[in-house]
Amino acid sequence: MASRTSSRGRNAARPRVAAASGAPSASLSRAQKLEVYYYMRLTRSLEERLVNLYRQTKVIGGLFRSLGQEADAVGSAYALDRTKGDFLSPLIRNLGSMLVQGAEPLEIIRQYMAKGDSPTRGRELNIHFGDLERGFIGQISHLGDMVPVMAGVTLSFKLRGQNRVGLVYVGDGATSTGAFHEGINFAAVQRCPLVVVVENNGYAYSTPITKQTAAAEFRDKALAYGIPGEQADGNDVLATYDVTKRAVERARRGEGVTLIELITYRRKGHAEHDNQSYVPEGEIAQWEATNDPVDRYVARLTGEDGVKPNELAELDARVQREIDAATDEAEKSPMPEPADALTGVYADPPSVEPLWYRSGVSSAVAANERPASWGTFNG
Ligand SMILES: Cc1ncc(C[n+]2csc(CCOP(=O)(O)OP(=O)(O)O)c2C)c(N)n1
Ligand SMILES: [Mg+2]
Repeated sequence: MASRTSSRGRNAARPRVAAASGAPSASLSRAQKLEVYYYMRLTRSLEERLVNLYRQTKVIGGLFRSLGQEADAVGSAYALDRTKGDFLSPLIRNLGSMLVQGAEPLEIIRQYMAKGDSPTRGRELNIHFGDLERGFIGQISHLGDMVPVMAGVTLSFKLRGQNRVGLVYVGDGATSTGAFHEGINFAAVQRCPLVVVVENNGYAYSTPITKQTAAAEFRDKALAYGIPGEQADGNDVLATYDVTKRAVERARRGEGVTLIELITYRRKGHAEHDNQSYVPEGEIAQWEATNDPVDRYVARLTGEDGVKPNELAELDARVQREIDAATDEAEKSPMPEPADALTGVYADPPSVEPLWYRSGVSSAVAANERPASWGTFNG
């Protein structure tokens, strides 16, 4: 660990944290292990398709990749139990977790293309949408803010006596926000059934982790909140599954919050427009060549688990077919109607004239914006 603060960032110096023997993943069936592979491949291939669409200017807004982080999103989400109503809050780099929870490639493509029949009818972009029935909440961009939101969601599980668990993802950068601190502290005190996954991918936009926290390791932050802190190799999908599964079980037993640090690496820029000029030379290539989560899982499946390469090739072909069909369908979808922008955004359109000061009234009170009985300005 001597080179922990090297110019290459701390991730590159980290040893891999192997899955413990007797780990929960040991009881995954062969079919489940292949399903995990399917979701990782689907995540990667779907994002590759989105890049093609982006370059054809068919994606409206930015495109955010999780290249190199597919294991962290898929492995952690796979540890939840959808049949029990477990719930997660994804970030832009957690497409894989939404797919595990049942999001469809068609709605993801429509959403990125801002189509009129996309989940948000073109009023939002990328994966900022939720579905309470499938167990993923609509995220907002503000870093850290989903931690207090998920503290509230999981407190409601507890107060209602439901046996459900919540999982919230935060980036390394998001751990430096006030919202993260307040949310995790509140959840810890209330012993909410919550798993907080810190995705340490080396960067927050262009800021390497060494420049935004003095903490040696993100898992150490758990100490201050009086909760267990664990760390796992986020590029090993089964290790990610194991560490999350243990935390989920702890939460379900009523033992409260766990903070998990997953070590991974963001191989693309913050978004597709980012040329990564701030990344030290060779760093990305090294992670790609030696620590690709899909390659590592393929090696594991075809080695230890005895899966034949052609079985994986069949799954790859299935993924390709599904993405092709979803793309064709999404291309046919209409763009939104202009009036769609006015409905369902906040509440009903406001009844107060927005430019009230142009209609001859002298104050907000006179415009009924605040009841005259409140008094205030004019005594
Ligand atoms: C409170 C807040 N500050 C700044 C931003 C702008 N911003 C969006 S993403 C991002 C970097 C996020 O880094 P990290 O939390 O490590 O997540 P990653 O993108 O690496 O997955 C920043 C600074 C924001 N959305 N919210
Ligand atoms: Mg980050």
